[in-house]
Amino acid sequence: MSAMVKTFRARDARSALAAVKAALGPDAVILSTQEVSGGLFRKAEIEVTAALDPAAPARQRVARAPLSTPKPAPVRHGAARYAVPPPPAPDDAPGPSLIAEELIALRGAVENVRSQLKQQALAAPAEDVRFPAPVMELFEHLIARGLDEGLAEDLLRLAAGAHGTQPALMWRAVRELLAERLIPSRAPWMPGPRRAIALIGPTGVGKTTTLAKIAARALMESRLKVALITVDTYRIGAAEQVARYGSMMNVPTRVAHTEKELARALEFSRTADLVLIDTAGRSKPDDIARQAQLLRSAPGVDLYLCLSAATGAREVAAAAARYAPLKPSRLIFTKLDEADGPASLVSALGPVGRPIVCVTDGQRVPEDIHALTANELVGLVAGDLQLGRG
Ligand SMILES: Nc1nc2c(ncn2[C@@H]2O[C@H](COP(=O)(O)OP(=O)(O)OP(=O)(O)O)[C@@H](O)[C@H]2O)c(=O)[nH]1
Ligand SMILES: [Mg+2]
Repeated sequence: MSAMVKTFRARDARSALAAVKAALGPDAVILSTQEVSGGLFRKAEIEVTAALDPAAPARQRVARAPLSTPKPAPVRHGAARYAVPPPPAPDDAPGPSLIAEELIALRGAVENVRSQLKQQALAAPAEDVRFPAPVMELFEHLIARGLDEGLAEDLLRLAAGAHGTQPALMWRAVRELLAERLIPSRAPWMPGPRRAIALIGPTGVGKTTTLAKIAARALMESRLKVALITVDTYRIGAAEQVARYGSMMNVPTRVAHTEKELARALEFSRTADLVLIDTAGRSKPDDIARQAQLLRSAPGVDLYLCLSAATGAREVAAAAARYAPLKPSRLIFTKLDEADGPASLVSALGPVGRPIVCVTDGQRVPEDIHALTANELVGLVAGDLQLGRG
């Protein structure tokens, strides 16, 4: 008979262990416990993996049997084997060394069972998500919008917890929960106090194009005084790309290779209302960290993270996680026009839960950039759901 391995999550260790006991009984073996981050729609929880191994009682008997065997034998400290303990003490009660040996033997046995069961657990297929049929319709709709499956499941469970599983009420709860997390922020081209903003993000997501769109809108709509700086001295032609936009819009453009040059470029731009800094798209953590150090050397520069919504939820989450250590203050989602499922953008909010300043949906400068309201952001993610169409 194969062992039963189950993972339990609860809000604290006591509840998790109670769940283990209720499901597997008092003979369950705890394989691991860890705190798991709750993600976007959950609080942190305790995760306990436990197993019930039908062979375990027999193995324990094997470990105990030699207690009554008269022959002494060496103990293998720390080895994942059953050690043979020395003969029992005259009064037949195990002495301290016997207990220690027994413990070592048991520890070895548990280690054996643990590693076997862990392998089984890894090989086991993931459980399918199961919801009642009307809720399944909501789930499938969210997945079709591009929302990560795990997040969709969490979101629906949270919505059901708040309002029950009546689909119309659940859908309203889903939209409310999304609205709490999709926070819009003032567009960078709107008038306001002087700002210096660096657009950071993976290669090719549209940082330079977005920078040009923001600059053009700031000039045309808000009549702001704009200055451009580029620290992208990595890609051939990158500085020229920014310089070309600068000359088309008639705004000063500077290139900075070092912390000193960046400080000087910012000093030259001190009379501008809006300073936009273009950066190189990098993917390796070391390169990202080096660029971060350069940007951090300049006080008062806000980092806006640009992520392409045209990549899937996993890629969005991974890119956001790579840039999270830089602590970006705002998010920009690009390439919505190419996004099969725009709800993939929600996956950025776990690693970088910051307000969204704008989205872009095309190559045209400056037309294809938009500051969305909270309602529009929810609409973009949740889409239009006609309930009960089957
Ligand atoms: N479809 C679409 N294309 C876009 C959008 N924004 C930028 N692009 C295109 O994406 C390509 C890359 O844009 P860039 O602005 O150079 O991207 P980047 O992030 O600066 O690239 P690196 O500096 O090389 O990291 C160009 O062809 C842009 O025209 C958008 O919203 N939608
Ligand atoms: Mg660029």
